[in-house]
Amino acid sequence: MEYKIVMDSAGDIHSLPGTVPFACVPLTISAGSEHFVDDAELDAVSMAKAMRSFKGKSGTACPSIGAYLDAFGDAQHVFCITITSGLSGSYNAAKIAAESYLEQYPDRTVYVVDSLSAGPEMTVLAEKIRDLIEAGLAYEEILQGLEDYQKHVQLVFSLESVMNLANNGRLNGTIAKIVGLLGIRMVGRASDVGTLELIDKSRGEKKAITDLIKNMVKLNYQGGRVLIHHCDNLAAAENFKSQLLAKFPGAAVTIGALGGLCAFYAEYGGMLAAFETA
Ligand code: X90
Repeated sequence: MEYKIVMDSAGDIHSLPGTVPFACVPLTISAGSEHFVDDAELDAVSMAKAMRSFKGKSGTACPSIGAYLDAFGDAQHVFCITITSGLSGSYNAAKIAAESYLEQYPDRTVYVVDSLSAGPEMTVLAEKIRDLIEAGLAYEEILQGLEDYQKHVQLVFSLESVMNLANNGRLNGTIAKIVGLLGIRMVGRASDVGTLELIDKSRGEKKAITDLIKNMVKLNYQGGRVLIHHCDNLAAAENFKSQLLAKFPGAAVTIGALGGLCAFYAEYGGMLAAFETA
C-alpha cells in the first residue's frame, strides 16, 4: 500500500470514495457518565437532540497517540488531517504519533495537516489529497498542491446555540450570552489561526443565510465549490444552496451531514460550509 489518508472524526466522514485507503480516527464525546465514540455507528442527530435538554457536564476528548498509530497501519506515505490545533489536542497527538511511526519505519513518511478548521473544510482537504494522489503526482507535487489549495478554501458557519462551545472554553462567554436570545445566530468563520471568529449576530435563519453569503463574497468567494454540512437542518441547507445558485449559477454546491464531534459543538440545527475562493 503506497498512500493512506487518515483524518480525525471532526472531518465528518467515516469513509472516502475513490481508490486511496482511508481511516477515520474518532474523537469521543461525553455527557455525564455516558460516552460516545464518534464512529460510523454514532447517531449524531439523536445525540445533538438529546444534548439540548441535558443539564449535566459534557465535553469531548481528542484521539490518543495510539489510535493515530493504529490508523497509520502499514502505509508507506500517510497524509493525516486533524481538526484545528487552535481548539483541540488532536494535531499534537497526530504529530507525536508521526514521530514515533518514523522512528520505527525510517523509510516511510507522515505528513500531518493542521486544517485550522473543522467539518466540511476537512472533508474537502481529504478529497483534494485523494484527487492529487489519484492524478498520479509525485509526493512533492502533492504537498505543493495541498498547500495551494489550503490558501483557497475557507469555512463559515451559522450556529443557533454556542453553549457547548462556551462551556468547554472554546468560545468567549460574552458571545454565548447573546446567541440563542430572540433567535440570534452566531455567523462566523474559522480564523486564520484556527479559532472561531464572530462575523455577524444574525436574527433568524433567513438573515443568517443572507449574512453567510454576504461574508463569503467578502472573503473572495466567486462561484467555486461549496460543501455544506448541517445537523438535521436540511431545509436551511437547501435554502442556502438555492440562494448561492441564484447568485452564482454554475457553482458546485453539495450538502452533507455533520459528524458527532461537530454536531456536539455546532449543536442541533447548526450549519458549516467550506467554500473555495478565487
Ligand atoms: O479535542 C477535543 O476535545 C475537540 C475540541 C473541539 C472544539 C471545537 C470544535 C468546533 C466544531 C463548530 C463550528 C466551527 C468551528 C470553526 C473551526 C475553527 C464546529
